[in-house]
Amino acid sequence: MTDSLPLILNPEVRDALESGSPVVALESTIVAHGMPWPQNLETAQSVEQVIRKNGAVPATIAILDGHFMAGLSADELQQLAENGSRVRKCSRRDIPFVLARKEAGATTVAATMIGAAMAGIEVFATGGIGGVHRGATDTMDISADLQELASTPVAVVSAGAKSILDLGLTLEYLETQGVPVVGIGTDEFPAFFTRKSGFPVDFRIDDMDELAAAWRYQRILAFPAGMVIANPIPEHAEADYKVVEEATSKALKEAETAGLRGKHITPFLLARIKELTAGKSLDANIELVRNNAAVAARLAAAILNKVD
Ligand code: PSU
Ligand code: MN
Repeated sequence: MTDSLPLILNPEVRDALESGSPVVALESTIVAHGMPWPQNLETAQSVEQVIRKNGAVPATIAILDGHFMAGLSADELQQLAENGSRVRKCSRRDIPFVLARKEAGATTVAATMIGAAMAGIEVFATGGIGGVHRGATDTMDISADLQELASTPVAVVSAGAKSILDLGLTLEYLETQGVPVVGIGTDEFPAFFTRKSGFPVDFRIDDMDELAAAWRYQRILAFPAGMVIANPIPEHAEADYKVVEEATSKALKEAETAGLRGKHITPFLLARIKELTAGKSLDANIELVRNNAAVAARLAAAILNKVD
């Protein structure tokens, strides 16, 4: 074993980074654990296309055979999607072991941020970040994504935190950790499947160059944190709030009855809410990720424009 970083950039991603072209990181837990086959593969492919159409190079991040991969081949992406939940869901603490065993790992938001930062990628698009779970005052279930946002400088574009979470507590945690929360064209923190949560963001952004400038200052100041870029789901794709909320509380009760703990809770809830909403939540999920990919590509380009 050498002491070099366990990182493989695919040739297209390497060329883009070397020539100063925009690159957007994507996560792989959403592929392996967040959506069912075959919509997971179709979504992963279409999200990569959205990024290309908006002028950036996609870099889906996963762990394979002892390395972080930044940019997967079509075959690698397909295998990850097909193997689904048989691939280990990897957050920060899993990384050293999955690398040492040369296993495959599907990276969460936290682990994808780590891979992106290692590769020199500053912008990452996902569906929804993890956060403080409902009932966390008893369970202490707080996603490692939040701690990662506090300590790894990657801008994460999401549709807010997943509505299965306690959004108010999630925002409090991010405030304590010095993580800015901005809204794309909105004053309100979006609620993943729906556009509104009732909670304000710190800054509303209507101009991508302004967001890029703020991001550059955060880097110049060497703040350790990332940023939460909250981009509401498009109106036409929004799910019905009541339907999702009813499905969510039912799924949460089932998870409790089944005694689910730790990393298994989020994938269970997403799959169960999909069933209980007859696929409506999955349709919304697919659209919001595509929407986030477009914003992320534009942000990655804006960051590279030295306008000042
Ligand atoms: N958002 C989605 N689908 C997902 C996830 C987020 O639209 O599958 C995943 C992300 O990988 C996120 C993880 O990092 O759920 C959070 O899991 P946990 O709550 O166990 O930290
Ligand atoms: Mn958790």
